[in-house]
Amino acid sequence: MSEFVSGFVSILGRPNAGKSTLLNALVGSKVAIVADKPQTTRTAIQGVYTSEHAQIVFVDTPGIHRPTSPIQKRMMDSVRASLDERDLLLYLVDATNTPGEADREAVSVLNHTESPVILIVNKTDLLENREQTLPAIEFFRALHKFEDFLPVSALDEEDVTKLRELITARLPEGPSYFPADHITDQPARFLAAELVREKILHETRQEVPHSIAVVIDKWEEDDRLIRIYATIYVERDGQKAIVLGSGGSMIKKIGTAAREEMEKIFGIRIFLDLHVKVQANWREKPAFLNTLDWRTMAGRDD
Ligand SMILES: Nc1nc2c(ncn2[C@@H]2O[C@H](COP(=O)(O)OP(=O)(O)O)[C@@H](O)[C@H]2O)c(=O)[nH]1
Ligand SMILES: [Mg+2]
Repeated sequence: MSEFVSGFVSILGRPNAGKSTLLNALVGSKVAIVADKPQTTRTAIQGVYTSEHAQIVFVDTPGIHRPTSPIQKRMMDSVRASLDERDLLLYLVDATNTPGEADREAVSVLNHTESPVILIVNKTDLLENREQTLPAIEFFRALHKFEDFLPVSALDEEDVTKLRELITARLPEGPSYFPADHITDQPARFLAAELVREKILHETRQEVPHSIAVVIDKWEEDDRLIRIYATIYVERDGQKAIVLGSGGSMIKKIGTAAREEMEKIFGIRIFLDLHVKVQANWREKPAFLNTLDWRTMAGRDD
């Protein structure tokens, strides 16, 4: 009989490599939001996979980038924190990108860790064949001593299963850190705020995405219904107009999409009330960032 194995695994890589998508796939449930925009993930998000034989605690991280603002510095702090004391790291790259200088720079974060790293070349479904990943694999293996490498598509269940097996095979014997039904460390209200932010990212263009913060103001829960009141912060009047849409059509679309997904994930009826407020340059203001609190975000129960 095989022993129960467990461990902590961080998912790292440049923005847009597909880290959050892969986390959701590995965990088998949506815990992190996904968008085709860089810097969608702002905090380290934990997702737990438990089987009869293993428990893997994954940590998804913001993309590795050169920080130029206070919010980006916080994001990179959480990347660095996720390097410490891991049983394994997954370094994810986008198979459709030709690696270059920015990759060389990003992969150097691995110099700061002793943990074993597996190179994952993601999005192979967008290639004609997997051999096309070979130049990238060669490029990255010249820069770091990876334990192993694997081309995958995060959208392919077989690939995800194979990756889970590869990870499990490298984990030490260990306890179950969390109950089997524990999937994430994110409070439901954080995920709710993130889902609203995801819908805005999907619906809006260019100038809006990075200017959005969503705060849950009030959360009322009974057996049949959760009432969620949230404020969407933007930086400028023009952005407010975009998020509202003509006659409120955009905010209605965002609200409906977010509510429907929350109902699926939480398994209960949701009432969602959204407001939009302008808070100039919130990304530059440490005090405002503290009230958002990137790690626990909606922990304010007052
Ligand atoms: N075709 C394809 N798209 C993917 C795959 N993984 C992620 N994506 C897309 O890539 C974009 C960025 O994904 P996301 O998980 O947010 O990347 P992150 O910034 O690394 O967390 C999204 O539009 C995803 O739908 C994949 O394996 N195949
Ligand atoms: Mg992400």
